[in-house]
Amino acid sequence: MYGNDFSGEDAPGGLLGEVEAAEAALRAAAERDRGAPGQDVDLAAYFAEVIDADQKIEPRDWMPEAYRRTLIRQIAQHAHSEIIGMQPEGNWISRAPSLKRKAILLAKVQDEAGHGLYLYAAAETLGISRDELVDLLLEGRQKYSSIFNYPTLTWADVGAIGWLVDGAAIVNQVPLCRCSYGPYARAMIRVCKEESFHQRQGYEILHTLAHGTPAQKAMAQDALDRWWYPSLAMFGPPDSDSTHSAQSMAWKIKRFSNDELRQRFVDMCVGQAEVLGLTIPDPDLRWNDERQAYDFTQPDYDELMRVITGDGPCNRQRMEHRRRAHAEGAWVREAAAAYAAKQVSKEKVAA
Ligand code: FAQ
Repeated sequence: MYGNDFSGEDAPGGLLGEVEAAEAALRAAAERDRGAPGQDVDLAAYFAEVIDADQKIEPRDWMPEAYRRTLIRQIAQHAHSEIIGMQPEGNWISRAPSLKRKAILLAKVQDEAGHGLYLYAAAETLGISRDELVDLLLEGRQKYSSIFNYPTLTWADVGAIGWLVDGAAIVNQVPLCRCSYGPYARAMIRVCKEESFHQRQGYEILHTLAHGTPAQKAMAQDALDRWWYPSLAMFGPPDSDSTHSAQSMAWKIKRFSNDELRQRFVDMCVGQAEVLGLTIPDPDLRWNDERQAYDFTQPDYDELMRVITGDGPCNRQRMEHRRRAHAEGAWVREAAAAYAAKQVSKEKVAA
C-alpha cells in the first residue's frame, strides 16, 4: 500500500481506475450524443431526459437557471480553492529541505494554478467571465475551501497537505468526473490524474519523516494531528445540514453525499496511516463489522462554519495576500491584453 494505491471495490485499480472508467463513459456518452432537440421539443423535458439517460449537458443546451447558478457557484468555489490553496504550500517553497524537494513542490504549486485555470474556463462556459469570478472572490461574495485557512507550521505540513488534503480532494472529485455538466466532468478527469500524483508526493514526504529520526517522526505525527479534522471537514456539513446536496444529486452534479464521501476517505486513510506508522488522532476510530466501515469522530462542524464565514486562523491573511497579488499583477494583465489587441490589428492589416 502506497499513497492512494488501495484496492477499491467499485472499480478495479482504485480511484485512478474509477477516473479511467469515468473517462470511458464520457466518450461513450459523446458517441451516443442526441444532438440538439427538435424545434417543437419541450426544453425542460429534454433536459430531464438527458440527465436521466446519464448523458452530458453541454454549454449549447438549454438548462434551468438554478442548475446554471449551482454549477457556477460550485465550479467557481473550486477554482478559487485551487488558487488560494497555492498559498499554504507556497509558504514552504523557499524552505524545502533539498533542491529536489523544492523542485517537486514548485511543480505541484504550479499544477494547482493550472487546475484553477481549467476550472475558471469550465465556469466561463456557463456565461460568466473569469474577471467577474475573480471580483466575486475578492469582494468576499464567493467562497473557497475551508482547509486553506489553516497555517503550514512545519515541513511535515506540506506532506500532510499532499496526503490528506489532496487525498480528500480526490475522493470528492473522482465522482465529479461523472458530473452531468460536460465541461466540469472533463476538467475533473485531468485534475484527478494530477491530484493523484500530488497525493503520492505528500505521502512520500510523510513516509520519509515517519521513518526518520524520532524528532522527524514527531513532526509527522504533529502534522497529522493538526490536519486530520480540518481534512474531514473539507467534505462539507453533515448531510442533515447540507443545503444543496439533494438538488445537486438529483441533477447528477454530485453523485454521493458529503457524509458518504467523508466515510470513504476515512476508510481509505486508516490502512495508509498504519503503513506510515502514525496514529490517526481519534480514540473512537474502530472497524464496524456490521457497517463494513470505520466508526469515527466527526469534525467540529461549528468550527467549519466559523472558518467558512471568515473567522478561521488564516482567512484574513489569505484574502489580503490574494488582493495584493491581484493588484500587483494588474500590469501583466494589461500587457497581455495590449499584446493580444496588437496581434488582432496586425492580422487585420495582413488580411
Ligand atoms: N469550505 O450544501 P453544501 C483542493 C459551503 S480543491 C468552504 O453541502 P455543496 C485541491 C457550501 O459552498 C478543494 N465552504 O454545499 C488542492 C455551501 O455554501 P453556500 C475544493 C464549504 O456545494 C489541494 C454551504 O457550505 N474542492 O483541495 C465547505 O453541495 C491542495 C453548504 O454546504 C471543491 O470545491 C468547505 N469545506 O457541497 C489545492 C470540490 N463545505 O454557497 C491546493 C467541489 C461546504 O450555500 C492544494 N465542490 N461549504 O453559501 C464540492 O464538491 C461541493 O461544493 C462541496 C460542498 C462538497 C465542497
